[in-house]
Amino acid sequence: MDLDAITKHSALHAKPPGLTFHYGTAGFRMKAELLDHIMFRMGLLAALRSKQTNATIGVMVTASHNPEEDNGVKLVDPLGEMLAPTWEEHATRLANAEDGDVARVLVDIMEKEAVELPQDAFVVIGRDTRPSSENLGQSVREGVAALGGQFHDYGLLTTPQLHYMVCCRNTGGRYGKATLDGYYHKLAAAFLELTKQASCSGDENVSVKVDCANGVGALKLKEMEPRFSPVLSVQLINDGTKGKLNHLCGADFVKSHQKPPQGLEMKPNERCCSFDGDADRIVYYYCDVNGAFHLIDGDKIAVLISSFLKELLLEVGEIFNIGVVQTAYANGSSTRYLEEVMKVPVHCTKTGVKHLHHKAQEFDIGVYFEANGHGTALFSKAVEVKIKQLAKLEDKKGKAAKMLENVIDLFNQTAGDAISDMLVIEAILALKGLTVQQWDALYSDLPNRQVKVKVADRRLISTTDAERQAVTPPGLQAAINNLVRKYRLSRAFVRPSGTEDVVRVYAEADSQESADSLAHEVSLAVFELAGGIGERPQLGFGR
Ligand code: NG1
Ligand code: ZN
Repeated sequence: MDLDAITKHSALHAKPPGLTFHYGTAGFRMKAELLDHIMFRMGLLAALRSKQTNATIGVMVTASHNPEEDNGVKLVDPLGEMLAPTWEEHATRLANAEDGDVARVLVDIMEKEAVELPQDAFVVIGRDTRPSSENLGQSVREGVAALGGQFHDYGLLTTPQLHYMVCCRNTGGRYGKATLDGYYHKLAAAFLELTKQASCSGDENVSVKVDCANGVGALKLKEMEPRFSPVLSVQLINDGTKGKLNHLCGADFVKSHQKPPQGLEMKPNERCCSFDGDADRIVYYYCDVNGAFHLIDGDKIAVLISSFLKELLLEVGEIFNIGVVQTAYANGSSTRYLEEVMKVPVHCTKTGVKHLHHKAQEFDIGVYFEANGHGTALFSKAVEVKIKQLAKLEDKKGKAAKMLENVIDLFNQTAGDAISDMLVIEAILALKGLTVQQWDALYSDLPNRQVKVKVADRRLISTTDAERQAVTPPGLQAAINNLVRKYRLSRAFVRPSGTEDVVRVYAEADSQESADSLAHEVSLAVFELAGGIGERPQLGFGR
């Protein structure tokens, strides 16, 4: 390696002074103007990871649901999965190295990870619609090329589409073709096949309004629409032609404000959904005849999907273990419903899909969803093989197996995918003849509230038990316990965000007032015991 050349090239992508960077829950994320050096260096790192694994690695340029001015980057590992934890540490080290030290840090990573420099490297790149994404993508390409790597830049892609491309390229085409056409074809074919089984009664022209957060999801859904439009018509709202990305719209806005996005007119009982800025999250909702807003979040999506899968398995007559994976943010009612009514085992992991994904892989069939709508279902190889075999039978069993085969194809098993999840949900609703109200009525969410607290150093807070208990600072968990005891059906926890410089507080209780008040009291405890800065939290603020 020409260390001098790397050092010179790094100087063209200089690190802004006085800042530290951290590869967090979803990679690096911050104001776009601070990211150039990180992009170049992630190009370098992706090339190394590719050389080490002898596989294609992905680099996605996006800040998901964050404001348009932000941007971010994450690396995608060979099977379309999130980057391995030791490489996250390398990413953090490389991002924080002084310009003159970049080459030295690279050599160090290569030694630690036994990377052979002469090995080929291939990196695929995707980006969202942020104005800053194009130039940042260029810096990634320079980084890859600086280590002699090859790349293919797909340009605009949703995050799950990039995961899909990486997986296709590393599995010899068995997962699908590594093109947009391949992606659309795989999903649409499975969707059309699956919905053929729906009894034609009821709603002839199924339609859904889709708020695309003014993001890349709008472009891709529009491209794909003709392939499924005979069965499902989608009306795109916030399609990026006027509004600003994620501004007053998108899955994150709808989930956290518990209200419809701007620009969406809802008729009573009309089915609507929202994607986030890079289309890896989806939430559903509707307005009832009294004008009340009903949110159907990731938890209820997981319930719909897992109950459908359980029923299909019963018909197929195979005993596979199926599990649902959630985080501490899952509504208590959903966990209770899954465990007590559906008798499905539920596991709780730390926030961040990589944790959920990992846990879900332990099951024959693992369904995972964050409450915010990020999730998918994973099927083990053994399940896929068995189902393919059974699908050849000409009887009832075979028919159910055939449907399951389509469901397996319809899920993007590399990552949560708003487009894929939407098609799965629409297919299930059609097959079961369920309305959005009936789906919503499976159980009632406990009223809940999420707020943010600003502290000097959020890393003062450490947690255990899948983030449900605070270990430090001393006294905080005892204070939370005392507050929780004051309310009925209550629960609360705090954790430092991995994507924003805040501490997140979550509370649920038997009424919205109680949930709000508990969240407020817990934020005061955080403010006092964990070094709050700025104004003291006030009831109704910090949402
Ligand atoms: P942080 O900022 O670590 O809470 C947020 C979401 C995660 C995940 C990541 C990545 C919540 C409470 N947290 O993480 O679930 O989606 O962003 O996008 O929704
Ligand atoms: Zn996202």
